[in-house]
Amino acid sequence: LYTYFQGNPKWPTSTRDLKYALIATSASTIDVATLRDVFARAFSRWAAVIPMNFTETTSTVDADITIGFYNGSHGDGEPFDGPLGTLAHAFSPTDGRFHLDASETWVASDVTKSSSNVAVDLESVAVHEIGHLLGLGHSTVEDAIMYPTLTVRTRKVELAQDDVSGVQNLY
Ligand code: TQI
Ligand code: CA
Ligand code: ZN
Ligand code: ZN
Repeated sequence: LYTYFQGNPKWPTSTRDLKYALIATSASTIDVATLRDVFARAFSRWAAVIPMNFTETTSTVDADITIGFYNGSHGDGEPFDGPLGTLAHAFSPTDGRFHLDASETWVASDVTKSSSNVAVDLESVAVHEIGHLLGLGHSTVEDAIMYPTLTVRTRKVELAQDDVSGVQNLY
């Protein structure tokens, strides 16, 4: 079963069009056009099931959600730890920060399985972290996107019924 953060924080009903900005991409090994594509796909999976739209903005002041790649300590008291371990983290509503560990071997396609044994599928992690950005905690259902284990070299991007129920009961 799905969970929420303590106090069930969520984006207010007045915010049905969430804007996101890629604010720190220089530490990423994936080009910005590909990043745009992957994040747009990841957001659209959630937008398909709730009355919410996600649009990219290049203006950081307009952005509700900011996405960036960082190495080690990056100012929020939750330093990244080099390859594997923590891959990314996102804060609960309505913080909007989504950080990725720049030291991971990120891949942006379904070649995950055939590439290096430490490659991490960016879209899978993005779909999971967007769940956190929307207010979902971890799920006990193994095929849920919000289940707190991701096998390296696997791709998991389709919402399970449990993820859909969780987010629909919130929005
Ligand atoms: N990052 C953890 C995660 O996103 C950070 C975290 C732990 C967290 N507990 C939290 C974030 C509670 C919000 C609320 O779960 S991670 C997975 C998964 C990570 C883990 O790098 O360990 C995915 C990132 F689910 F597979 F374990 C993405 Cl998909
Ligand atoms: Ca790491
Ligand atoms: Zn961070
Ligand atoms: Zn998580």
